[in-house]
Amino acid sequence: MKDLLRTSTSLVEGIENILNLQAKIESDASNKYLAMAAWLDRNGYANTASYLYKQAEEEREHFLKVFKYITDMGGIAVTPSVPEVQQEFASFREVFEIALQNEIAVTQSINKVIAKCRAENDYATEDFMMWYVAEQREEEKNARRALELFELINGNEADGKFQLDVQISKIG
Ligand code: OFO
Repeated sequence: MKDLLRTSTSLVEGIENILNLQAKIESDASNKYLAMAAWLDRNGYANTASYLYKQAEEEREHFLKVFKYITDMGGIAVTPSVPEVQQEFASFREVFEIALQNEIAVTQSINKVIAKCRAENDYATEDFMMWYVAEQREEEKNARRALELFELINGNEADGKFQLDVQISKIG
């Protein structure tokens, strides 16, 4: 009976589950960037806030792209629950330290999806996921560049903070 049900989709159950997990991770990433953007906004970093509001929208698109793929392949896309995310940050710099950690974690979860695709011989999903590999390479690079700017510009001085706000918003 279970085998018969799977005829409605070319996704094996393990792939469907890991894609739903990835969809949730992308959705969470969007909310995390949204909270970071709001913190930056209320602390006067208006340019960087805009940059992260845009990043939150991009992550939402990444979520929708996986979500729709599951449906397009005849699977069951599960609307993810929305967990609490960090709302307060110790400093301007900490926002980007956490952003880089989050991006690395997303890259690792994408690698797990691809490893699963290879184990299951699901080349269609592997091909689909390659877009995310390229996207993560770019996003990790951008998050690292933001932290480099903190090294290059003295963010403890008022002018340094102002410069950082302007320069980080131009990354990418
Ligand atoms: Fe979804 O691109 Fe980064 O996390």
